[in-house]
Amino acid sequence: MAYLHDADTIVASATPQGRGGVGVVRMSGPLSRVIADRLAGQTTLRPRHATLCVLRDTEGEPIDQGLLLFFPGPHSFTGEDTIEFQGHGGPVVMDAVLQAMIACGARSADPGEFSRRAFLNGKLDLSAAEAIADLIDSQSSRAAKLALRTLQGALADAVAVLVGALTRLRVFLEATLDFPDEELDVDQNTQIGDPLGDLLLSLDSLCANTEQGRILREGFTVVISGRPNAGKSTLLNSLTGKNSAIVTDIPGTTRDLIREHILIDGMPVHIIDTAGLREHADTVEQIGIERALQEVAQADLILYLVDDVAGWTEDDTRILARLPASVPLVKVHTKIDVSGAPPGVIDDVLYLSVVHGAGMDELRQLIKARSGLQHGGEGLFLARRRHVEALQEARRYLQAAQVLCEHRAAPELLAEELRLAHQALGRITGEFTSEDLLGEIFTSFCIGK
Ligand SMILES: Nc1nc2c(ncn2[C@@H]2O[C@H](COP(=O)(O)OP(=O)(O)OP(=O)(O)O)[C@@H](O)[C@H]2O)c(=O)[nH]1
Ligand SMILES: [Mg+2]
Repeated sequence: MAYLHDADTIVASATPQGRGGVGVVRMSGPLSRVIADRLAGQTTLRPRHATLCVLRDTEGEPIDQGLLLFFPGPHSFTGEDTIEFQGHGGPVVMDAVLQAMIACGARSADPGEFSRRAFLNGKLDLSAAEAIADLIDSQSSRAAKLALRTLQGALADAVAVLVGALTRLRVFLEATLDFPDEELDVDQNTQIGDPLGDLLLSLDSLCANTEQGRILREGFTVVISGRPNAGKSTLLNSLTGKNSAIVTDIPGTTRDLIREHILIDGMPVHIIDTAGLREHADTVEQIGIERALQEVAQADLILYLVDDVAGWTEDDTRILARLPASVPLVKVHTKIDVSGAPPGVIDDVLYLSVVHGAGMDELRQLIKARSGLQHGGEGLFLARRRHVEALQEARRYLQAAQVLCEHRAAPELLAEELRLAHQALGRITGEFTSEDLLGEIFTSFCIGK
């Protein structure tokens, strides 16, 4: 990738605002070295050595004393000449250092601009750059550990293996385009069909791991749905151990979405209580129902609640038909303390009572099992929704290629599907990418990273 010789020199504080023992200011770009020399009044900065110095502003007034470090490009985080100044971590001092650097020709860095330059200069792939942000944002030691695995290439390496196999297949296919059709026919199954099948298997397993990584990063989203009065809000309150939602015996109590966050054996789960679904509702409730339906479409799992005393009704059948078929759904019958049904799973229906607590452990286990998350965490890493989507897209192209192969379609058509699959995979690491995507990713970073 191109080395950005003509880029601006950017500067930002790398340590957070506020008071601290040490404050780090980082500068990257072609003028870094010159600016540091000018402020420190010396030209003896040795690459990757700490030099004690006094920084002065453009008038020659001392600002701070500290260590200067010079990392010449391309062997720096950004790939460009980079200067780090480790001074005293006070907001006034740090600001004075920044202003002096800006007065000498640097400009304030945008959020994530250091990482963006690192990516553009080929120092980091996109998944690793994202993992840096995830590592910084980690809320638990487990998330931090998994983010570090992604940073160290757990996802990028797996994608590289797939891309390697795909490239071999593409090269073979492109070569066969020159041969007469009969010759290709003889080989198509073993030479293309078999490796394609292997590739799909590997892709499936990476897809599953990446989906787990996404759940570990974003949490598993469970939406509680069902008719009014089924006991949805009661279940939410029980799972979270708080009285987040109002519970009454009046149908139509809940209108707004109520979101809570819980951990099931360390797995982050978002639980969302929604308005009960029914045909004839007043204006406010109707809005609540629309919100509920929107939320259901985004969920990883729907818990469809039924009051076991009333049992399954025709309304339930009608509502179920309106819910998105693409989201997995589990039927949960509640209030068995009144109906007298035994707790547990019978014919794919979970029976429970929030009042007695019977069946609640089974529910937690069921949510965990449905998330697909396994114990141990070997081979796990943190991932994002866009990674999963790219893998799924690649899978669709490879499946299309497989169908074409089975029907002995023209190799040109096959080659095109493989090219598109390659492109989808390349978006994960940033081999193929758009300005929009880069903007979206890097602007969510903190300044100075
Ligand atoms: N006996 C018994 N009553 C329950 C149970 N779960 C909920 N209830 C009662 O059922 C009624 C309705 O409960 P909610 O949790 O408000 O029901 P909902 O599905 O949120 O209702 P809407 O918000 O109106 O859609 C309340 O009176 C609850 O106390 C249960 O497991 N056993
Ligand atoms: Mg409710």
